[in-house]
Amino acid sequence: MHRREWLRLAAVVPLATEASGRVNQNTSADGDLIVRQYEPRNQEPSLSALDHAITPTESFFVRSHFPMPKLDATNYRLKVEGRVEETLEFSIEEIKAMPSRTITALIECAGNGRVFLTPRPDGLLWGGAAVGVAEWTGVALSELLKRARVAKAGLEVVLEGADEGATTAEPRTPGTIRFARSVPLAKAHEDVLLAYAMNGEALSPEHGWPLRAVVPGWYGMASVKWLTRAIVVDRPFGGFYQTLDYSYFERFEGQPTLISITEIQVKAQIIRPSRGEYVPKGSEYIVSGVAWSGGAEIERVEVSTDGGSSWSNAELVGKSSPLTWRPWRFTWAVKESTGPRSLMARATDSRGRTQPLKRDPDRRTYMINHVVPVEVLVR
Ligand SMILES: Nc1nc2c(c(=O)[nH]1)N[C@H]1C(S)=C(S)[C@@H](COP(=O)(O)O)O[C@H]1N2
Ligand SMILES: [Mo]
Repeated sequence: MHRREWLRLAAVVPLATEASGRVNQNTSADGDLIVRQYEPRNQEPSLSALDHAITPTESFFVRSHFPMPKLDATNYRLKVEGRVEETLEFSIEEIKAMPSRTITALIECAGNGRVFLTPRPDGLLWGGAAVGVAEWTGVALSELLKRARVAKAGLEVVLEGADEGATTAEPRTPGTIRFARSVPLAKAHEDVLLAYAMNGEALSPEHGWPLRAVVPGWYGMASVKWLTRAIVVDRPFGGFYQTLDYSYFERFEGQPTLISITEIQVKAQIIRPSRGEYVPKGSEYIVSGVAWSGGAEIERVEVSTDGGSSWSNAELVGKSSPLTWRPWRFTWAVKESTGPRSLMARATDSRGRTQPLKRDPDRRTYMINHVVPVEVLVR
Protein backbone atom coordinates (compact mmCIF):
# COMPACT_ATOMS: atom_id res chain seq x y z
CA MET A 1 0.00 0.00 0.00
CA HIS A 2 1.30 3.46 -0.84
CA ARG A 3 2.01 5.98 1.83
CA ARG A 4 -0.62 8.31 0.42
CA GLU A 5 -3.30 5.65 0.80
CA TRP A 6 -2.27 5.17 4.39
CA LEU A 7 -2.62 8.85 5.05
CA ARG A 8 -6.10 8.79 3.56
CA LEU A 9 -7.06 5.86 5.79
CA ALA A 10 -5.55 7.57 8.78
CA ALA A 11 -8.05 10.39 8.47
CA VAL A 12 -10.94 8.07 9.26
CA VAL A 13 -9.50 5.78 11.92
CA PRO A 14 -8.99 6.60 15.58
CA LEU A 15 -5.43 7.25 16.67
CA ALA A 16 -3.77 4.93 19.12
CA THR A 17 -2.87 6.43 22.48
CA GLU A 18 0.84 6.23 22.09
CA ALA A 19 1.74 7.46 25.54
CA SER A 20 -0.12 4.79 27.53
CA GLY A 21 1.56 2.01 25.59
CA ARG A 22 -1.77 0.17 25.92
CA VAL A 23 -2.94 1.42 22.56
CA ASN A 24 -6.28 1.17 20.91
CA GLN A 25 -9.14 3.27 22.05
CA ASN A 26 -11.81 2.07 19.73
CA THR A 27 -14.07 5.06 19.46
CA SER A 28 -16.92 3.79 17.31
CA ALA A 29 -20.03 3.34 19.42
CA ASP A 30 -21.70 -0.07 19.57
CA GLY A 31 -25.00 1.36 18.44
CA ASP A 32 -23.58 2.47 15.10
CA LEU A 33 -25.37 0.27 12.59
CA ILE A 34 -24.17 0.11 9.03
CA VAL A 35 -27.14 -0.19 6.70
CA ARG A 36 -26.36 -2.68 3.92
CA GLN A 37 -29.86 -2.37 2.50
CA TYR A 38 -32.61 -0.09 3.72
CA GLU A 39 -35.71 -1.97 2.58
CA PRO A 40 -35.92 -4.82 3.33
CA ARG A 41 -33.79 -3.94 6.32
CA ASN A 42 -30.29 -5.38 6.44
CA GLN A 43 -27.75 -3.94 8.82
CA GLU A 44 -24.68 -4.85 10.82
CA PRO A 45 -22.79 -3.06 13.60
CA SER A 46 -19.12 -2.12 13.59
CA LEU A 47 -16.72 -4.88 14.64
CA SER A 48 -16.35 -3.32 18.09
CA ALA A 49 -19.89 -4.54 18.89
CA LEU A 50 -18.53 -8.09 18.89
CA ASP A 51 -16.50 -7.27 21.97
CA HIS A 52 -19.21 -8.41 24.42
CA ALA A 53 -20.14 -11.81 25.82
CA ILE A 54 -23.73 -10.98 24.81
CA THR A 55 -24.33 -8.65 21.87
CA PRO A 56 -26.65 -5.80 22.89
CA THR A 57 -29.90 -6.18 20.94
CA GLU A 58 -29.56 -2.74 19.37
CA SER A 59 -26.22 -3.73 17.82
CA PHE A 60 -27.26 -7.23 16.72
CA PHE A 61 -27.18 -7.53 12.92
CA VAL A 62 -30.45 -7.78 11.00
CA ARG A 63 -30.89 -9.95 7.91
CA SER A 64 -34.25 -9.84 6.14
CA HIS A 65 -35.13 -11.07 2.66
CA PHE A 66 -38.57 -9.49 2.50
CA PRO A 67 -40.38 -6.56 4.10
CA MET A 68 -41.30 -7.17 7.74
CA PRO A 69 -44.65 -8.94 7.94
CA LYS A 70 -47.50 -7.28 9.81
CA LEU A 71 -48.50 -9.56 12.65
CA ASP A 72 -50.64 -8.85 15.67
CA ALA A 73 -50.52 -10.52 19.04
CA THR A 74 -54.24 -11.32 19.18
CA ASN A 75 -54.56 -13.10 15.86
CA TYR A 76 -51.11 -14.62 15.78
CA ARG A 77 -51.03 -18.43 15.62
CA LEU A 78 -48.25 -20.94 15.15
CA LYS A 79 -49.54 -23.94 13.23
CA VAL A 80 -47.92 -27.36 13.64
CA GLU A 81 -49.03 -29.51 10.74
CA GLY A 82 -48.08 -31.96 7.99
CA ARG A 83 -47.05 -35.47 8.95
CA VAL A 84 -48.41 -35.27 12.48
CA GLU A 85 -51.19 -37.21 14.20
CA GLU A 86 -52.90 -33.99 15.20
CA THR A 87 -52.66 -30.55 13.60
CA LEU A 88 -52.28 -27.95 16.33
CA GLU A 89 -52.44 -24.19 16.63
CA PHE A 90 -50.87 -22.15 19.37
CA SER A 91 -51.41 -18.54 20.35
CA ILE A 92 -48.40 -16.67 21.71
CA GLU A 93 -49.95 -16.80 25.20
CA GLU A 94 -50.24 -20.58 24.99
CA ILE A 95 -46.61 -20.84 23.94
CA LYS A 96 -45.46 -18.59 26.77
CA ALA A 97 -47.39 -20.74 29.25
CA MET A 98 -45.30 -23.81 28.35
CA PRO A 99 -42.07 -24.82 30.08
CA SER A 100 -39.46 -22.30 28.96
CA ARG A 101 -35.74 -22.54 28.36
CA THR A 102 -33.08 -19.89 28.01
CA ILE A 103 -29.96 -20.53 25.98
CA THR A 104 -27.02 -18.36 25.02
CA ALA A 105 -26.43 -18.93 21.34
CA LEU A 106 -24.55 -17.35 18.49
CA ILE A 107 -26.10 -16.61 15.10
CA GLU A 108 -23.91 -15.86 12.10
CA CYS A 109 -25.20 -15.07 8.63
CA ALA A 110 -23.87 -17.52 6.04
CA GLY A 111 -22.77 -14.52 3.95
CA ASN A 112 -20.87 -12.82 6.77
CA GLY A 113 -17.55 -11.47 5.43
CA ARG A 114 -18.72 -11.46 1.81
CA VAL A 115 -17.07 -8.08 1.22
CA PHE A 116 -13.71 -9.89 1.36
CA LEU A 117 -14.44 -12.13 -1.62
CA THR A 118 -12.87 -11.41 -5.00
CA PRO A 119 -14.18 -10.92 -7.57
CA ARG A 120 -16.99 -9.02 -5.90
CA PRO A 121 -19.96 -11.39 -5.64
CA ASP A 122 -23.68 -10.74 -5.84
CA GLY A 123 -25.50 -10.46 -2.56
CA LEU A 124 -25.23 -8.21 0.45
CA LEU A 125 -21.63 -7.23 1.09
CA TRP A 126 -21.41 -7.95 4.80
CA GLY A 127 -18.26 -6.84 6.59
CA GLY A 128 -17.43 -9.16 9.47
CA ALA A 129 -20.13 -8.26 11.95
CA ALA A 130 -23.17 -10.13 10.63
CA VAL A 131 -22.83 -12.29 13.73
CA GLY A 132 -23.98 -11.95 17.32
CA VAL A 133 -24.62 -13.78 20.56
CA ALA A 134 -27.89 -13.41 22.45
CA GLU A 135 -29.79 -15.00 25.28
CA TRP A 136 -32.85 -16.58 23.75
CA THR A 137 -35.89 -17.61 25.78
CA GLY A 138 -38.67 -19.79 24.45
CA VAL A 139 -39.99 -23.32 24.15
CA ALA A 140 -38.25 -26.32 22.68
CA LEU A 141 -39.57 -27.22 19.24
CA SER A 142 -39.58 -30.81 20.50
CA GLU A 143 -42.25 -29.84 23.04
CA LEU A 144 -44.67 -28.83 20.27
CA LEU A 145 -43.78 -31.84 18.13
CA LYS A 146 -44.47 -34.08 21.09
CA ARG A 147 -47.94 -32.61 21.48
CA ALA A 148 -48.75 -32.92 17.77
CA ARG A 149 -47.23 -36.45 17.67
CA VAL A 150 -44.99 -36.82 14.63
CA ALA A 151 -46.10 -39.55 12.22
CA LYS A 152 -43.74 -42.42 11.38
CA ALA A 153 -43.13 -41.03 7.92
CA GLY A 154 -41.83 -37.71 9.31
CA LEU A 155 -38.31 -36.74 8.18
CA GLU A 156 -37.83 -32.97 8.48
CA VAL A 157 -39.60 -29.94 9.87
CA VAL A 158 -40.10 -27.01 7.50
CA LEU A 159 -40.09 -23.72 9.39
CA GLU A 160 -42.03 -21.03 7.57
CA GLY A 161 -42.03 -17.30 8.27
CA ALA A 162 -44.93 -14.93 7.68
CA ASP A 163 -42.79 -12.67 5.49
CA GLU A 164 -43.19 -13.01 1.74
CA GLY A 165 -42.02 -11.56 -1.51
CA ALA A 166 -40.44 -12.24 -4.88
CA THR A 167 -36.87 -11.74 -6.03
CA THR A 168 -36.26 -9.84 -9.25
CA ALA A 169 -32.61 -10.83 -9.79
CA GLU A 170 -31.53 -14.39 -10.63
CA PRO A 171 -32.12 -16.85 -9.18
CA ARG A 172 -35.74 -15.74 -9.24
CA THR A 173 -38.36 -17.04 -6.89
CA PRO A 174 -41.37 -18.70 -8.51
CA GLY A 175 -43.52 -15.63 -7.90
CA THR A 176 -44.28 -14.60 -4.35
CA ILE A 177 -43.02 -17.04 -1.74
CA ARG A 178 -42.56 -17.14 2.01
CA PHE A 179 -39.19 -17.49 3.67
CA ALA A 180 -38.75 -21.11 4.76
CA ARG A 181 -36.02 -23.53 5.80
CA SER A 182 -36.04 -27.07 7.12
CA VAL A 183 -34.25 -28.95 9.88
CA PRO A 184 -34.07 -32.75 10.13
CA LEU A 185 -36.29 -34.18 12.88
CA ALA A 186 -33.23 -35.28 14.87
CA LYS A 187 -31.99 -31.69 15.07
CA ALA A 188 -35.54 -30.42 15.72
CA HIS A 189 -35.77 -32.73 18.73
CA GLU A 190 -32.26 -32.02 19.94
CA ASP A 191 -31.89 -28.28 20.45
CA VAL A 192 -34.09 -26.09 18.24
CA LEU A 193 -35.68 -23.35 20.31
CA LEU A 194 -38.75 -21.29 19.42
CA ALA A 195 -37.86 -18.00 21.04
CA TYR A 196 -40.18 -15.17 22.08
CA ALA A 197 -37.55 -13.24 24.03
CA MET A 198 -34.07 -11.98 23.21
CA ASN A 199 -31.74 -10.72 25.92
CA GLY A 200 -34.56 -10.72 28.46
CA GLU A 201 -37.01 -8.66 26.41
CA ALA A 202 -39.78 -9.51 23.95
CA LEU A 203 -38.34 -10.05 20.48
CA SER A 204 -38.13 -6.84 18.52
CA PRO A 205 -40.04 -6.67 15.20
CA GLU A 206 -36.88 -6.95 13.08
CA HIS A 207 -35.64 -9.99 14.99
CA GLY A 208 -38.84 -11.94 14.41
CA TRP A 209 -41.58 -10.86 16.82
CA PRO A 210 -43.55 -12.60 18.18
CA LEU A 211 -41.75 -15.93 17.63
CA ARG A 212 -38.64 -17.13 15.85
CA ALA A 213 -36.64 -20.32 15.61
CA VAL A 214 -33.11 -20.42 16.99
CA VAL A 215 -31.14 -23.30 15.47
CA PRO A 216 -27.94 -23.45 17.52
CA GLY A 217 -24.72 -24.16 15.66
CA TRP A 218 -26.22 -23.52 12.24
CA TYR A 219 -25.88 -20.46 10.04
CA GLY A 220 -28.59 -17.85 10.50
CA MET A 221 -30.84 -18.78 7.55
CA ALA A 222 -32.15 -21.75 9.58
CA SER A 223 -33.30 -19.53 12.45
CA VAL A 224 -36.58 -18.56 10.81
CA LYS A 225 -38.12 -15.33 12.09
CA TRP A 226 -41.85 -14.44 12.28
CA LEU A 227 -42.49 -18.16 12.50
CA THR A 228 -46.09 -19.10 11.68
CA ARG A 229 -45.89 -22.69 10.45
CA ALA A 230 -43.91 -25.79 11.40
CA ILE A 231 -44.67 -28.43 8.79
CA VAL A 232 -43.48 -32.00 9.28
CA VAL A 233 -42.60 -33.43 5.87
CA ASP A 234 -41.69 -36.93 4.72
CA ARG A 235 -39.01 -36.00 2.15
CA PRO A 236 -36.05 -33.63 2.00
CA PHE A 237 -37.37 -30.09 1.63
CA GLY A 238 -36.40 -28.54 -1.70
CA GLY A 239 -37.45 -24.94 -1.03
CA PHE A 240 -35.89 -21.89 -2.65
CA TYR A 241 -33.77 -20.91 0.37
CA GLN A 242 -32.82 -24.55 0.90
CA THR A 243 -31.51 -25.32 -2.59
CA LEU A 244 -31.12 -22.39 -5.00
CA ASP A 245 -30.09 -20.06 -2.21
CA TYR A 246 -28.00 -20.99 0.87
CA SER A 247 -26.42 -24.03 -0.74
CA TYR A 248 -22.84 -24.91 -1.65
CA PHE A 249 -20.98 -27.59 -3.60
CA GLU A 250 -19.48 -30.71 -2.11
CA ARG A 251 -17.58 -33.18 -4.27
CA PHE A 252 -18.94 -36.72 -4.51
CA GLU A 253 -17.12 -39.09 -6.86
CA GLY A 254 -15.67 -36.03 -8.52
CA GLN A 255 -19.12 -34.51 -9.05
CA PRO A 256 -19.87 -31.12 -7.50
CA THR A 257 -23.18 -31.68 -5.72
CA LEU A 258 -25.37 -29.00 -4.15
CA ILE A 259 -25.76 -29.33 -0.40
CA SER A 260 -27.87 -27.20 1.93
CA ILE A 261 -25.85 -24.97 4.22
CA THR A 262 -26.08 -26.01 7.85
CA GLU A 263 -23.21 -25.85 10.38
CA ILE A 264 -21.27 -22.70 11.16
CA GLN A 265 -17.59 -23.04 10.21
CA VAL A 266 -14.78 -22.37 12.66
CA LYS A 267 -13.65 -18.71 12.63
CA ALA A 268 -11.58 -16.18 14.55
CA GLN A 269 -12.42 -12.52 14.16
CA ILE A 270 -9.88 -9.84 15.02
CA ILE A 271 -11.60 -6.94 16.78
CA ARG A 272 -8.46 -5.00 17.72
CA PRO A 273 -6.64 -3.54 15.92
CA SER A 274 -9.08 -2.29 13.33
CA ARG A 275 -8.08 -2.04 9.68
CA GLY A 276 -5.72 0.83 8.97
CA GLU A 277 -4.97 1.53 12.61
CA TYR A 278 -1.64 2.98 13.73
CA VAL A 279 0.34 0.71 16.03
CA PRO A 280 3.18 2.37 17.93
CA LYS A 281 6.59 0.83 17.43
CA GLY A 282 8.05 -0.41 20.70
CA SER A 283 4.65 -0.85 22.36
CA GLU A 284 3.03 -3.95 23.81
CA TYR A 285 -0.09 -4.09 21.74
CA ILE A 286 -3.02 -6.29 22.79
CA VAL A 287 -4.45 -7.96 19.71
CA SER A 288 -7.91 -9.27 20.61
CA GLY A 289 -11.01 -10.80 19.19
CA VAL A 290 -13.52 -13.61 19.40
CA ALA A 291 -13.64 -17.10 17.88
CA TRP A 292 -16.51 -19.52 17.34
CA SER A 293 -17.52 -22.73 15.62
CA GLY A 294 -20.96 -24.27 15.13
CA GLY A 295 -21.60 -26.81 17.83
CA ALA A 296 -17.93 -27.21 18.78
CA GLU A 297 -15.66 -25.52 21.29
CA ILE A 298 -12.68 -23.40 20.37
CA GLU A 299 -9.49 -25.26 21.14
CA ARG A 300 -6.86 -22.85 19.86
CA VAL A 301 -6.44 -19.43 18.30
CA GLU A 302 -3.17 -18.54 16.61
CA VAL A 303 -2.02 -15.08 15.62
CA SER A 304 0.48 -14.04 12.99
CA THR A 305 1.93 -10.53 12.91
CA ASP A 306 4.09 -11.16 9.84
CA GLY A 307 1.54 -11.97 7.17
CA GLY A 308 1.37 -15.70 7.91
CA SER A 309 5.08 -16.63 8.05
CA SER A 310 4.97 -17.49 11.75
CA TRP A 311 2.12 -18.18 14.17
CA SER A 312 1.87 -17.95 17.99
CA ASN A 313 -0.88 -19.14 20.29
CA ALA A 314 -3.25 -16.50 21.61
CA GLU A 315 -4.62 -16.75 25.14
CA LEU A 316 -8.22 -17.95 25.33
CA VAL A 317 -10.21 -15.98 27.90
CA GLY A 318 -13.53 -16.58 29.60
CA LYS A 319 -15.52 -19.76 29.52
CA SER A 320 -15.75 -22.26 26.73
CA SER A 321 -19.10 -23.18 25.20
CA PRO A 322 -19.96 -24.82 21.89
CA LEU A 323 -22.86 -22.43 21.27
CA THR A 324 -21.21 -19.07 21.79
CA TRP A 325 -17.95 -17.31 21.00
CA ARG A 326 -14.72 -17.40 22.94
CA PRO A 327 -12.77 -14.19 23.53
CA TRP A 328 -9.02 -14.34 22.96
CA ARG A 329 -6.04 -11.99 23.25
CA PHE A 330 -2.44 -11.88 22.18
CA THR A 331 0.28 -9.52 23.35
CA TRP A 332 2.23 -8.26 20.40
CA ALA A 333 5.63 -6.83 21.35
CA VAL A 334 5.92 -4.43 18.42
CA LYS A 335 9.60 -4.69 17.58
CA GLU A 336 9.08 -4.45 13.83
CA SER A 337 10.46 -1.55 11.86
CA THR A 338 7.93 1.08 10.85
CA GLY A 339 5.69 0.29 7.91
CA PRO A 340 2.62 -1.72 6.96
CA ARG A 341 2.04 -5.02 8.76
CA SER A 342 -0.42 -7.77 8.08
CA LEU A 343 -2.12 -9.40 11.09
CA MET A 344 -3.92 -12.71 10.92
CA ALA A 345 -5.81 -14.94 13.32
CA ARG A 346 -6.93 -18.50 12.82
CA ALA A 347 -8.95 -20.77 15.08
CA THR A 348 -9.07 -24.53 15.57
CA ASP A 349 -12.09 -26.22 17.13
CA SER A 350 -12.49 -29.28 19.33
CA ARG A 351 -13.18 -31.39 16.24
CA GLY A 352 -9.73 -30.51 14.93
CA ARG A 353 -10.97 -28.24 12.16
CA THR A 354 -8.77 -25.23 11.41
CA GLN A 355 -9.62 -22.18 9.35
CA PRO A 356 -8.26 -22.43 5.81
CA LEU A 357 -5.85 -19.81 4.50
CA LYS A 358 -7.41 -19.93 1.04
CA ARG A 359 -10.97 -19.44 -0.07
CA ASP A 360 -12.74 -22.54 -1.40
CA PRO A 361 -14.81 -21.45 -4.43
CA ASP A 362 -17.12 -24.47 -4.01
CA ARG A 363 -18.66 -22.55 -1.14
CA ARG A 364 -20.10 -20.03 -3.63
CA THR A 365 -20.70 -16.86 -1.60
CA TYR A 366 -21.33 -18.50 1.77
CA MET A 367 -19.48 -20.00 4.75
CA ILE A 368 -16.71 -17.43 4.53
CA ASN A 369 -14.10 -18.44 7.10
CA HIS A 370 -10.77 -18.32 5.30
CA VAL A 371 -8.17 -16.14 7.02
CA VAL A 372 -8.49 -12.48 6.02
CA PRO A 373 -5.56 -10.24 7.04
CA VAL A 374 -5.97 -7.00 8.95
CA GLU A 375 -3.46 -4.43 7.67
CA VAL A 376 -2.09 -1.92 10.16
CA LEU A 377 0.72 0.62 10.13
CA VAL A 378 3.56 0.41 12.62
CA ARG A 379 5.03 3.86 13.15
N1 LIG B 1 -38.75 -15.26 8.16
C1 LIG B 1 -37.45 -15.00 7.96
N2 LIG B 1 -36.55 -15.56 8.77
C2 LIG B 1 -35.24 -15.32 8.61
C3 LIG B 1 -34.77 -14.50 7.55
C4 LIG B 1 -35.74 -13.89 6.71
O1 LIG B 1 -35.45 -13.14 5.80
N3 LIG B 1 -37.08 -14.18 6.94
N4 LIG B 1 -33.42 -14.33 7.39
C5 LIG B 1 -32.58 -15.39 7.92
C6 LIG B 1 -31.15 -15.11 7.87
S1 LIG B 1 -30.40 -15.33 6.38
C7 LIG B 1 -30.43 -14.80 9.00
S2 LIG B 1 -28.76 -14.61 8.93
C8 LIG B 1 -31.11 -14.61 10.30
C9 LIG B 1 -30.76 -13.26 10.89
O2 LIG B 1 -31.42 -13.06 12.10
P1 LIG B 1 -31.46 -11.58 12.70
O3 LIG B 1 -32.05 -10.66 11.68
O4 LIG B 1 -32.27 -11.67 13.93
O5 LIG B 1 -30.04 -11.21 13.00
O6 LIG B 1 -32.51 -14.71 10.18
C10 LIG B 1 -32.96 -15.74 9.34
N5 LIG B 1 -34.37 -15.89 9.47
MO1 LIG C 1 -28.14 -15.07 6.62
